[in-house]
Amino acid sequence: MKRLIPKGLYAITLENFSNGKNNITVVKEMLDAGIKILQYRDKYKTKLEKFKQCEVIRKLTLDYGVFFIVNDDIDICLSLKSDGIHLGQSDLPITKAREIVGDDINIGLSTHSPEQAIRAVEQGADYIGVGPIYKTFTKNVNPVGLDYLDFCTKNIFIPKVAIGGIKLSNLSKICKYKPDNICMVSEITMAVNVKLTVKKAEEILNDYY
Ligand code: 3NM
Repeated sequence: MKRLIPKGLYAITLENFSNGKNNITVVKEMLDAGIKILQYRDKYKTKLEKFKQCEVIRKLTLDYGVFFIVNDDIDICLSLKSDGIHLGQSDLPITKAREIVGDDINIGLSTHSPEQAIRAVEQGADYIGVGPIYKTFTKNVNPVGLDYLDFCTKNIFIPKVAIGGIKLSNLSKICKYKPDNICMVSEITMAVNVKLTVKKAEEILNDYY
């Protein structure tokens, strides 16, 4: 049965910016800190390397009851029965991805404009990424700013994940727009103390949700 994406803080792996730790070590820290949604994303590893890490992480997310999403690799997502697949604008169209994964797996799509958000809904995405809100060194897309988040809050009625350049310092500002989820990538993976950073973020979120 399909599991719906829970609200709250959304974390993504970023091994190259994890203070020398590998994805699995950082994921364990994130899970211990109470993260409820985790996306595995790695643009540099081979398929086999990604699969091996995902295999371990899948077991961990099941143990912790955490919602697990795989970026890009539909085959890895299917073979590990993950909760979701996350796609970008230059990946398979949502309609084709749906034919492959069926109705029980959530499909998330990164969107960067109102047109893309509307199309994502029409094509049956389960949630959208809304960003990059601010400039970020981890994705080569121009920032879209808070206006796009505002548009999505008012017009798009599937779960929305605000992403891009979000830090503890600007988290409250983003929360005011009430996206269903807020994603901080490097702020968590590069944190000296992952647990403390997640806890501080949760405290800020708790004031709004
Ligand atoms: N997707 P950080 S921005 C993976 O806008 C990703 O679709 C984005 O990293 C989008 O929190 C992004 O370190 C990276 O800025 C966000």
